[in-house]
Amino acid sequence: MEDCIFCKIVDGRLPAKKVYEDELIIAIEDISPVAPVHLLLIPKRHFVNSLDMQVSDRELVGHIFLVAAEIARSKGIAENGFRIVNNNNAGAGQSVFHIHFHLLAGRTFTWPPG
Ligand code: DGP
Repeated sequence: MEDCIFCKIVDGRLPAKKVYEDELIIAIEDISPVAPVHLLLIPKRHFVNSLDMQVSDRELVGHIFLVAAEIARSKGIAENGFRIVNNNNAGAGQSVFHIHFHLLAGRTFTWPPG
């Protein structure tokens, strides 16, 4: 999408610190990290959020979780624990309306989340 920040990062119109890429997704460092490890896993295709996905997109969602787990292993954060967060709509804290999954680690997390 023309005015979407994450579409611009995906196609190289905006810079980002990319830590992973395949044909379906990228993973980048969050610009405002809230944990020592704070990555964003972003599908290359534009979806507003999970409400924009169809049954046919379920493999993509599964792929994102498998890549998140692989990144967690490769960064040595799997054993201590990591959190995957996906905010849907403004009331849940979504500020960028291109679906993305936060991968957070490196500190203790509380529950319930803020
Ligand atoms: P959310 O609030 O769940 O929609 O998360 C959006 C995240 O995106 C937030 O943690 C900050 C991050 N972000 C926003 N703009 C940029 C950007 O231009 N580059 C990067 N790397 N991250 C961004």
